[in-house]
Amino acid sequence: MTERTFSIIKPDATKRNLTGKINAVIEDAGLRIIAQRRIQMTEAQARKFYEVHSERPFYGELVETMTSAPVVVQVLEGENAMARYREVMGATNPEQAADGTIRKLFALNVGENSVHGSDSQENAQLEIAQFFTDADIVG
Ligand code: 3AN
Repeated sequence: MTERTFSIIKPDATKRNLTGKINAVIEDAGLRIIAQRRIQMTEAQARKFYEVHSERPFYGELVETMTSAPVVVQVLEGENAMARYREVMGATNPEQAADGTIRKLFALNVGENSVHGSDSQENAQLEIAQFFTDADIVG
């Protein structure tokens, strides 16, 4: 089924000029980038985005990392886009990520792991709505 998911190219990747290389992996995997914008995330946006992790010990570090430089927020579309993108991203910890995945290729460590992708259809819709309106998305 054709579906949509939400992606972020994180500060560690934008700082190293990897936006194009990561987009190439995304597109080669058959996912279409149907909306994309480079933004400086505010602390409030990052706190809200990672609210589910607010009790975790790394929450503060996560918010700090996500606001440390611009990010690229994206909507991806394709067959089973949510699961497909999780596969393409690779494991959260790059040391455990499979060959050819974005995190294996580019991530520095578990905190600076280059990309975010939604982990459910419900979260994908909520996350897309946090950063895009319908008019921004041209499928
Ligand atoms: P994923 O991004 O693979 O869905 P989550 O949802 O478990 O992984 O974690 C959200 C984000 O929190 C990760 N992308 C990572 O940047 C950060 N994170 C997760 N675990 C740690 C950790 N142990 N130390 C620092 N940051 C972490």
